[in-house]
Amino acid sequence: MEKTFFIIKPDGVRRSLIGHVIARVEIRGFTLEKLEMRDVSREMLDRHYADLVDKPFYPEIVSYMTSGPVVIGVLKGSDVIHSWRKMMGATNPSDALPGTIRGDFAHASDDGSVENIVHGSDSTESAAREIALWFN
Ligand code: IDP
Ligand code: MG
Repeated sequence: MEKTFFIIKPDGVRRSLIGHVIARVEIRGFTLEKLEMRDVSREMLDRHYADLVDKPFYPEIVSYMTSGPVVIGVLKGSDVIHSWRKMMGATNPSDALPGTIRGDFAHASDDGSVENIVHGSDSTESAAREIALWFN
């Protein structure tokens, strides 16, 4: 059975949306295989977002993702990588459709940051890499 890695980001935790996000996982019928609250170190973030560290907006990501605790977890189910990405919605909350987590719980900010409640692995390879990184 396929597995994916997810994060409820600091804005989701701060806004008391943990239960709302987990409820969607449970109602959809995916198995919650791991769930844990964590503080994120800069080192962990650099490894997690290795493909983004050279982007001009990476400092925004760092201040956002280290602004408070996150909830991390692993979901299991058929086609869960793709399905979870669909449940999250588009990266930019202003493009995320209603019915998605980002489209229902987030909106665009005017300070350049993209605070969008959740993360999900985008491929089989990144799911395996991210699960090993966060849970080993
Ligand atoms: P994803 O989370 O939908 O996979 P990615 O492109 O992998 O989107 O970007 C990772 C995260 O980095 C996004 O979820 C968002 O929080 C942040 N981010 C992406 N693009 C920007 C940007 O242009 N400015 C600031 N933050 C960004
Ligand atoms: Mg991504």
